[in-house]
Amino acid sequence: MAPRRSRAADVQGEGSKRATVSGTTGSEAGTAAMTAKAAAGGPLVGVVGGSRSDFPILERAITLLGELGIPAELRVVSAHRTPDWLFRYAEAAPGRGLRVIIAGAGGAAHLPGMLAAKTQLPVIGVPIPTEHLGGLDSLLSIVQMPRGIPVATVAIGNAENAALLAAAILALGDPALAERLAAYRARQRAAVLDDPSNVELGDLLPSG
Ligand code: RP5
Repeated sequence: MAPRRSRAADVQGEGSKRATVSGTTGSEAGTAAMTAKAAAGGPLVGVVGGSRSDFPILERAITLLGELGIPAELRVVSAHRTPDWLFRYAEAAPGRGLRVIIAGAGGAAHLPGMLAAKTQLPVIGVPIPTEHLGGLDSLLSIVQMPRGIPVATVAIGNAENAALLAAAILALGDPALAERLAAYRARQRAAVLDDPSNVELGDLLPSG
């Protein structure tokens, strides 16, 4: 009988990148290691991209989640290049304390759908813009899920909305976060009403 490969070998055998994220490395990929790290204060939102090339867009979600006081991680998990890593990430996610997954991918973007197939955590898909088809390929790949396995899909490149949707889900059980989310909306409402183009309208403007 062939000897069983180590967890690390299983993961690294796919040639997965060791993504440096939040001061940790993707080489900590072993499910057992991740489960052991499931602790208070860990990330609540897992933001994953099919490639490091997706990070410039996904980092906008990380930034907004940070502004809302939501701990999050950013990692590379490729559906096609590292399917075993994808499965392990999805399976370990609840035990690690993750409550929502945001997944961005471009082209034949199977990452969000396959994560959703492997976990009951809510998965929000971010279609990444692509060179040849502008991200329409990503959008259709992510949004056209079969009945039974939903992915909440945001607009092409709109990682901010993915962060806000994740925040809204988490706020259902976190009144303090709900207040921070309401304050965020109040600020963006004020930014419109206080725009110089509206100033002279005075009483026509709503008060809040
Ligand atoms: C997808 O292929 C990734 O999500 C990325 O958007 C796209 C291109 O990946 P790279 O060739 O830049 O690694 O899997």
